[in-house]
Amino acid sequence: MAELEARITRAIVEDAARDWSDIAESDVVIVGAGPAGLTAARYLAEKGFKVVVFERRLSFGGGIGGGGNLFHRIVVSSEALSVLRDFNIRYRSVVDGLYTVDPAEFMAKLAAGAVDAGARIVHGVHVDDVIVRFNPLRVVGVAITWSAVIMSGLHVDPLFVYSRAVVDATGHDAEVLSVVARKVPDSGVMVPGESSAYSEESERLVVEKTGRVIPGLYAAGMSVAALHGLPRMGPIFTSMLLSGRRVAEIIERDLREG
Ligand code: 48F
Repeated sequence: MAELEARITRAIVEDAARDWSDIAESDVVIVGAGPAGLTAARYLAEKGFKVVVFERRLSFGGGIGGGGNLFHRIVVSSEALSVLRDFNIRYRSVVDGLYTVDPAEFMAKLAAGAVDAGARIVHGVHVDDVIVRFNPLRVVGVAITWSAVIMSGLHVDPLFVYSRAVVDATGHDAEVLSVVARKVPDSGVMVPGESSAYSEESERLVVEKTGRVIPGLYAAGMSVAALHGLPRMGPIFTSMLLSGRRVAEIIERDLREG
């Protein structure tokens, strides 16, 4: 038998290569492992779709971990409780109509729920472009580069992942939509960015406007606010969960219809 060091390397490279070969053609690519992306991943994976979440950091949860200005609680309203129950996330009723959740539990269980349902989460991967087809216009996947390459500023060509649906769940910067706005002018996509806080209005509108942006490309979570110039809502996460669940329902319907 080979020396342990050689076997460690082979175990990692051979297994990861097998995985990447499978990922190369996926049903759904979700960009961003924040609350919206992880929620969408779970509901799509449990319906049998091949789902991969690309997260540029080496962690889960996006904006969850910071709680409310670093106080370790975030808030949801009653509409999100069914999603919390699906993920077995505990909550406490503290003030009228609002429930608090521990961010560490929230992040861990959203990620566990997505993984247990069969979604893959790949860390350290930066999505920096989409793949497009014209006549008719359609997004059919993403271009990916290791985050470490982006950070080093090296000129390295990307790899591509083909998919039937791409979800921008990148949060406030709506990174995928912004690339499309810049590079695919025919798409008509524009990203004005979010506006100043109005929590109740934003919570409602983010869910309402969640969905397909152009064929093959969907928005969930705060990227919806950036796309439509909606207000921000601060550390209340009801709409992130409901938006993730809603985008999963819309994609399921679209993919089943062909
Ligand atoms: O920011 P994030 O948590 O987005 P979200 O799911 O939730 C927003 C809330 O956290 C909060 C809020 C609601 O109350 O206002 O801010 O909409 O998660 C987005 C994730 O996407 C990753 C980023 O690191 C984060 O973990 N991300 C962003 N751009 C890219 C990316 C990219 N180009 N490639 C890969 N990952």
